[in-house]
Amino acid sequence: MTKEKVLITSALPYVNGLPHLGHLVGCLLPSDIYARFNRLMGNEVLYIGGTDEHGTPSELGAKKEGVDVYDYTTKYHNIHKDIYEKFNLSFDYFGRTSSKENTEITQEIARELFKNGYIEEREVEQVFSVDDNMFLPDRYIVGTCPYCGATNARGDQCESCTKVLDPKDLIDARSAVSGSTNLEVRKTKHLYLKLSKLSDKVRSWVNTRKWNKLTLGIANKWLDEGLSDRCITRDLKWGIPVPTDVFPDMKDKVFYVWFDAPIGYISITKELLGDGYKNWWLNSCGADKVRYVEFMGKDNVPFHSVMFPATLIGANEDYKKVDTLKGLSYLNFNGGKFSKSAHRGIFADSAIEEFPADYWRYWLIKNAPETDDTDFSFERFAEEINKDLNDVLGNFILRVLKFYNSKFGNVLLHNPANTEKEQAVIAELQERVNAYTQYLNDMEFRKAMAELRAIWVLGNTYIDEMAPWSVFKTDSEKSGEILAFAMNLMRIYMVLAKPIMPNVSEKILGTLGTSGDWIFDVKEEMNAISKGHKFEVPETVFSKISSDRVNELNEKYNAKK
Ligand code: B3M
Ligand code: ZN
Repeated sequence: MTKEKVLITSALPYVNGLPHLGHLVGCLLPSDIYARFNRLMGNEVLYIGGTDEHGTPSELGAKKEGVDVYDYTTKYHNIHKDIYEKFNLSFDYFGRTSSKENTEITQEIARELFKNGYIEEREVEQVFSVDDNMFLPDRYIVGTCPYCGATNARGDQCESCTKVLDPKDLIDARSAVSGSTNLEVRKTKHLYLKLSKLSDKVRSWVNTRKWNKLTLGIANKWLDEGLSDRCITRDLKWGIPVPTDVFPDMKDKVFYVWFDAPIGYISITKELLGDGYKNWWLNSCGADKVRYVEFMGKDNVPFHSVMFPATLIGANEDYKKVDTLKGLSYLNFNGGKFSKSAHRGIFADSAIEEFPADYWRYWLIKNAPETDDTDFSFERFAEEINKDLNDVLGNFILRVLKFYNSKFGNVLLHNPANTEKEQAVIAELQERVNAYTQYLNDMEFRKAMAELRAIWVLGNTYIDEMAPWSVFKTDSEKSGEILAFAMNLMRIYMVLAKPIMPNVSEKILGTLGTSGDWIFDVKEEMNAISKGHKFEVPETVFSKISSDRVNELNEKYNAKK
């Protein structure tokens, strides 16, 4: 197989919100599984993640905590990083958009866009707070919502009734910075990205993409509605300063967070590789040979399928643009939304305290919201962990190893059985392994997981039918051979589970005294464990989740409210 270069990015979570299970399954976990899978295929993978740090929420969050905004984002960046390490996300680098590299590249892209005629300065009217001596971005103006009467609606949107607002609509508008009502409308200048002028180029490029229906649908809908020019600057301190060498009137303005965030993918690569980033991002430096796959929640698809490519196309045709886009839907919590403020739902930091990473990884990817939103409940979680991991997989491993060890010791005296029965199992396994590999390759995670489970069931059915514990009474040799065959199945299962449950795989492959990169030819792999091979018996593989525990968890995480 020819080795590919695969660039994988996972949407950069906003630094100030803590991730919940929905974020994990919406892009972080699928991207990690895909990165691990590609490494196992022998591909050269660069897997990039990081935190999206600029914008109003960080500035306001820091104000609330009474700390410097850089220290504030550093604190939350580290919290994100720590959680993702616990979930075993195998980023080659987890960076941040507040880096000096991101400032450099974002400013450079803005200069290129300006030079090519795609950025224009426009005079606009904007609310100015006399007491704060600053122009207020929409989100910095708060007041009473004219629709529902909520008293803390923001200038861009009312969170209570979700209506999109214009700051002028607010009743009793005041500054979110100081609370001052001494507000005036004044003239100021902002930069606009001329998406209307870029539209045809973006459309021709989109037409060359082999995206799935969902992604193409979203991109074409945007293009058909006509792209409007977009304001890409804000009156904030916390952001990437607009370069005054080309925009001398733009002192005190920074770029809008959505302008610099995706550029973060490039700058984070540069943080890791220095000038080597060009090999992944500039076509003339070899990036034309790279396959670039982006993972994100569905609400991010418009930005990644149209806006970010438009930015890159307008700046310099040499930039690498996305080949495949995997957008996922939402995960709900007991039919409702996860909410930090309402203390509803389990967030990633608590999740990892309750159960090992692999339990979550298994459940979440098996139930990935690939087509529709899916629902998490502790009942479903417990049921599938108990059934699939304990009853099917864990039980198979323990039954086989314990029985062999008790009758023959922990050094194999037998080679795996090889009758018609085993050959039939191998044939079925081969088909399923092919399908599983193909589904992972196509990022069809639910289908992949259904195959993996079927692969495990195959072993359980084999051992139930062959009943080595009964055979042992009359033919101990035959019983040993059946068990040796089962141990080889076990090894294959653990290799196949590597991208999904890296800890369990490593542990069981360790106790089996074996390893493996990937399974292509099942028959060839069926003699990896044979006469003379030494193994250990693990104490446990998985633990069951009791219904009492489910009740406790429902209580603790407000599942029923
Ligand atoms: N931070 C949005 C989000 O977390 C955003 C993604 C940026 S990707 C460059 O949904
Ligand atoms: Zn409202």
